[in-house]
Amino acid sequence: LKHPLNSRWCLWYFINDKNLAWEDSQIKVASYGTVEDFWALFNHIESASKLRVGCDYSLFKQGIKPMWEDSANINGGRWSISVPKNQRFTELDDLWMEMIMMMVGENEEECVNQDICGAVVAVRPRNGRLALWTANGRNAELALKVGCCLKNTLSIPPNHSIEFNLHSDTSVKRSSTVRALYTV
Ligand code: M7G
Repeated sequence: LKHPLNSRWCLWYFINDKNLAWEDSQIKVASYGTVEDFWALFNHIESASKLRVGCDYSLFKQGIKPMWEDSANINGGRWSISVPKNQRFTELDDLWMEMIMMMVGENEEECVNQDICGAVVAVRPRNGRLALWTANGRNAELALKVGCCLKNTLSIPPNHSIEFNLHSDTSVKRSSTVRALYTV
């Protein structure tokens, strides 16, 4: 007998291939809806820190694509945390696991569980990046609640702030930085 999760989840792999359009680089790997299938999948795949530069894993609720354009994400945004390669890169896998356990466990307040669409871990030339994607970016109270949960879950020190950006701002950014809408 397997232990059902509250939601079904789908793992996506973003392959860094310049010959493919961005949308075609997001490959659906597998979906699962039980604790046992979650571990079977995560014990089987390469850990996030060993992904090639430019690649990502995304774990999203079944039915939501890991893209700004999905109707579940279109009014949303993301809390993101950068993990520099010359400092704490070895922590990337543990932080990713803690983040997805929080998300998939759905043990937070119901409004928080519902606001979360998915999570992304990205490996880039100088850093790794963890992101938690939420649905209602304009609801400051809700967004801040999610941000606090994430900060607690990852044991981020109080003096180290994490930032939230709307996808609608990220998607039109010109420079590498967009001003954060919220910080916790
Ligand atoms: P990234 O991988 O999120 O960040 O976006 P990075 O700058 O750290 O690599 C890189 C580029 O991928 C963006 O500038 C977009 O061209 C494209 N891209 C990323 N995302 C998340 C999306 C998306 O949701 N939809 C579309 N159409 N393009 C995206």
